Amino acid sequence: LTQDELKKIAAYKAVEYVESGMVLGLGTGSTAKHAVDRIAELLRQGKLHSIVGIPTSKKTHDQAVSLGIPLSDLDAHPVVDLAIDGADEVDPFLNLVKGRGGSLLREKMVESSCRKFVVIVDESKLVKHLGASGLAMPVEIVPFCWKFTAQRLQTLFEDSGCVAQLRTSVENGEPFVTDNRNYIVDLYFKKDIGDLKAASDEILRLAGVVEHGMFLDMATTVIVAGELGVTVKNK
Ligand code: DER
Repeated sequence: LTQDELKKIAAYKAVEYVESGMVLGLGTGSTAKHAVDRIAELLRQGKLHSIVGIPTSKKTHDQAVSLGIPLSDLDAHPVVDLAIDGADEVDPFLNLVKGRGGSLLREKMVESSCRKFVVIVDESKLVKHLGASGLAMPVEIVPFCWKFTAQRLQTLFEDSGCVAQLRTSVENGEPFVTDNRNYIVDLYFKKDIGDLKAASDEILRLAGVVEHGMFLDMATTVIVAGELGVTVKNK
């Protein structure tokens, strides 16, 4: 099975949790894309009805519009029944790294306001500790004096050998700009950052930081699709 086939299997399994009449958080990324497609298919087949989608990015908004899924927002629906989204990393306690696709702020706003948050991943996303993969730990920051903020983030985690890098768009090398007109600094760690809650609090205390990509104690269920089948981990 290819990685994308595994993502699709996890996504379809998550959509089994969707009931007619639900207000649904629609995730962002290549895994969540399959869930949004599947929801639209069930609506078309009449197997689901009266669904309202709350998109977590402009990209997902556009996908849902093209599929005819009725949409709304958090102003109209401050409580979401179920959110389905992917993740970049999942640790054994169901803590997540998200945001390598750049949508972490709207994702966290939607997913922190939902009753159930079902995460869908292929098995490659499972890690022992968050941030130990050496891959990006995204932090959304304001563009104003971004170097100042990036340097403060790097210094905060210097004991973990942290390197902070402004995310640039592949096309033109300009700073990547999020849906909220902010920048993203990616943090790369050489050593485990230890206490995640403490790290989260210290990051959020820096004026200039908007949000980070650690989704701690938020997922209620993680669906993992692997070569040997699908496993469902509940909080
Ligand atoms: O950027 C994001 O937050 C995405 O949801 C990411 O965490 C998962 O993206 P993928 O499903 O394309 O791997």
